[in-house]
Amino acid sequence: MLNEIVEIFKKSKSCVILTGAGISAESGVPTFRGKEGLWGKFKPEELATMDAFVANSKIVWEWYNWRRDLMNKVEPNTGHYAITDLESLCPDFTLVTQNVDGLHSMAKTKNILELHGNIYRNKCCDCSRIIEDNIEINPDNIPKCQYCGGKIRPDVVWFGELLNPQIINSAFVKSEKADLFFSIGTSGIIHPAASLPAIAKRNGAVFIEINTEETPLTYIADYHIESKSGEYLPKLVDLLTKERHSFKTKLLY
Ligand code: BJW
Ligand code: ZN
Repeated sequence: MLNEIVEIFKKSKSCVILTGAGISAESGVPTFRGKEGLWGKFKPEELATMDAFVANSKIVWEWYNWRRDLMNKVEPNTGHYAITDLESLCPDFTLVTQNVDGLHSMAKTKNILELHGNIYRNKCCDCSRIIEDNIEINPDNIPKCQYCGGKIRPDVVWFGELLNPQIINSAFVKSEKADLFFSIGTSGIIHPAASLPAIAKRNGAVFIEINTEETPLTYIADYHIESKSGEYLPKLVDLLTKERHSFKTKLLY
């Protein structure tokens, strides 16, 4: 099957990769839901909401501080780096990530759409102004916005909140135009991200899923590769780079 995927990638002129927490699992970042999943005893549906923040902002900030500390200590893995290599081999490439850990940027992928924000940024929970300073948050004394007095929160997208319209629109447009779409390490249950593979497929893209288990997206996948992304993606890149000459030709035209 690997050789078939190589041939499909070689023909692709417009590729979109959607990633989820699974791509960072091999870096040591826990997933939300998979078998090995869950951030300790916390469920995202209970903490990643504005209701939770209003009801108990201290616990929510303790959760985010704990995750920031953990994410600060990890590095991109072979899966992140392989995606950067794939970007260099495709004329029109977009990485759409649901992850907030910044590991794709650290691995130097260039064209990234961060659907759910970035855990290291802060914003005001009332006026939504981004707080540029990289401040430490004390959960017992959460800083207030200097413009409106609202509490500072992480700049991530919680349940029931709208995604940044420019970012999600770009993701829709790129998915519609893609001739090849990968979904990697996501449970495929959180919308609107989970609707992107079907949009791509409806518009003619080949849809490839890479996951350690089946997901609700598997039944529409042209190829379901049951593997760790950090193991499979470097093999794909290895084969592709061996044939780099034909890519150079393709990239020229
Ligand atoms: C490996 C691996 C390895 C492990 N290699 N694989 C349409 C229908 C129904 C509901 C809705 C709908 N549209 C909107 C909604 C409501 C809601 C929603 O989707 N609810 C679902 C429960 C159904 N969506 C929203 O509220 C969104 N907002 C919105 O749409 O606004 C408009 C609107 C509102 C209300 C109603 C209707 C419209 C916002 C969603 C925001 C999600 N936010 C979070 C938290 C972000 C901040 C933070 O990190 O704290 O985003 S929740 C969490 O889930 C996080 C993730 O990005 C997201 C997805 O998780 P992901 O990445 O898939 O991780 P896991 O753990 O679930 O899966 C990991 C996978 O990896 C597993 O499959 C493993 O097998 C695999 N794996 N190791 C490869 N080594
Ligand atoms: Zn404010």
